[in-house]
Amino acid sequence: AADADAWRSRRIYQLLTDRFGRSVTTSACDISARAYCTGSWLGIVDHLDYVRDMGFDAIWISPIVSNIESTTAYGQAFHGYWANDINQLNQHFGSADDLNRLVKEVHDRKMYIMVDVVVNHFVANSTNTSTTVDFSSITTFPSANFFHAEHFIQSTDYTQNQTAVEQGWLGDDKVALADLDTENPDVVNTMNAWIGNITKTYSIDGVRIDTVKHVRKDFWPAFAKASGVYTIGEVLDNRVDYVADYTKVIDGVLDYPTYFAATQAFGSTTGNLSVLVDTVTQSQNSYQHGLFYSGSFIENHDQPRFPNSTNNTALIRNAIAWSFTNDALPILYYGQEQGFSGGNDPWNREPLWPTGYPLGEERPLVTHIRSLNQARKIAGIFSNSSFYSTASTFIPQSSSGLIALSKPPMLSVFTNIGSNFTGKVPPKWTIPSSAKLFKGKKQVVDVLTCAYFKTDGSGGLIAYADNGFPRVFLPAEALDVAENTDLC
Ligand code: ABC
Ligand code: CA
Repeated sequence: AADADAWRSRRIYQLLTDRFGRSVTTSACDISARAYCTGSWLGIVDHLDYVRDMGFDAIWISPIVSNIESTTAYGQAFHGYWANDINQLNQHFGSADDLNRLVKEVHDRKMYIMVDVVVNHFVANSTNTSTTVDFSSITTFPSANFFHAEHFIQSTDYTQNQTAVEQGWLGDDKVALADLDTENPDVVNTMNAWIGNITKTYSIDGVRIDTVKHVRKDFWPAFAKASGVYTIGEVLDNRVDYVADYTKVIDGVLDYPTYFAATQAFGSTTGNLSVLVDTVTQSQNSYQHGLFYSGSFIENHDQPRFPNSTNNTALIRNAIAWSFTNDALPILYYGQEQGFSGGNDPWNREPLWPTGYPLGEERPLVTHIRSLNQARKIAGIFSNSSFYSTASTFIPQSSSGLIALSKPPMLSVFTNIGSNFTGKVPPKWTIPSSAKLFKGKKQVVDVLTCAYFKTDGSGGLIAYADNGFPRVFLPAEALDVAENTDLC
């Protein structure tokens, strides 16, 4: 089984099982209908090489357990978060044989598989409105006794009433998410036994835990231990100190504070880069393991896609590059590589198959992402893995709109001046020799453009911003020692 240290060098591709790949051709996927579109575990198998060939060595798939079958005011449970029976698989995604086949194919490629799991709530299969939740139809826990009293979480609760956040209900009177009584020892035992069983039965390497802030903190250590694998939790909040507490009870978090800061910073040419610098620095200092076991992302299935708010290709490339070059595990949400631009749920859950899964030069973001994956891998090999445990530091820049991040042996530089920069002289990043990143005169390569640069006699470097694009530098000698990549 894979623990946090085994995962820290990984690069994760997040996909929605229903939308990533289908093994049989059915009708078109109507995104607005919020219905099952027949993606499946065997469909993932068919396109696993597509993921691997971009340089990823792990996938995160949707929850695998049986959900409600009804069609609600918010459509069907194609996302997998409306569990009804955790002891059955979601048959829309395939059989136990199919899931075993997927895991085998993943492992044959030396990749890891992470499964999304939900503890916080279940959903009733039949009548499910605020006044008439039919608890008897919740197969795993068929009585109101297993749930907190019905009361929906109010938006003001999120900053004012943590007990309500933990014991109130998510959802609304159209689809009520019955909140599991995770204070009840029988419930706790059932969930801990279940997670240990599911990871063992299917040889799962890691779990992404849903709605972590909605369950009391001291529930999590035993659950994480029972899983036997790496745990990364969703704590949807932009406050670093609030999120930091959860890094003490599970291995890491999906790093939402930095998500908010990074999408804001690179979201426009007036974005605030110092908020990003401050957020990252605070997280490095206050998360239990710094950012090392946490996850870095700029898109997921709950947020509008990054290109939904800007079509500036330079900003998009900076945002993606950011998520691959810091201390946290990079997580790419399927469709980013093809430039998808859907808005809020459900529009950010497009089917991938209409693209035909192209990986060639005609898809510039695919090339960008592959280079970033390879650069991270090479940095790890060249540094004998110290790259994965060396905390990044920002190198202050005098011109505005620029930041530089040192994470030896990698240097990444970003800008939000955008691709339509019209000033006379493009701004330049300056890396002083005092940053001690490079020793003496060295050749360094920007792996995103394959342009070679030379550091000065004392290891300093100056690079102009070309077209507003980011640059990711590695020592040229790093590319020589790393076998089996075709980077530059
Ligand atoms: C359905 C419809 C939606 C409809 C909704 C009411 O019902 O599709 O159109 O608006 C699943 C499905 C969803 C479905 C929901 C509810 O279930 O995927 O399609 O929405 O039925 C996780 C998963 C998510 C999943 C669930 C439920 C949980 O990733 O896919 O949704 O299993 C909260 C939870 C968070 C959850 C998220 C969707 O809702 O905490 O775990 N995600 C504030 C709160 C957050 C809250 C967020 C959105 O609003 O603090 O706790 O997330 O409601 C920042 C602040 C944040 C603030 C944000 C908006 O701004 O710091 O605190 O978040 O600056
Ligand atoms: Ca709860």
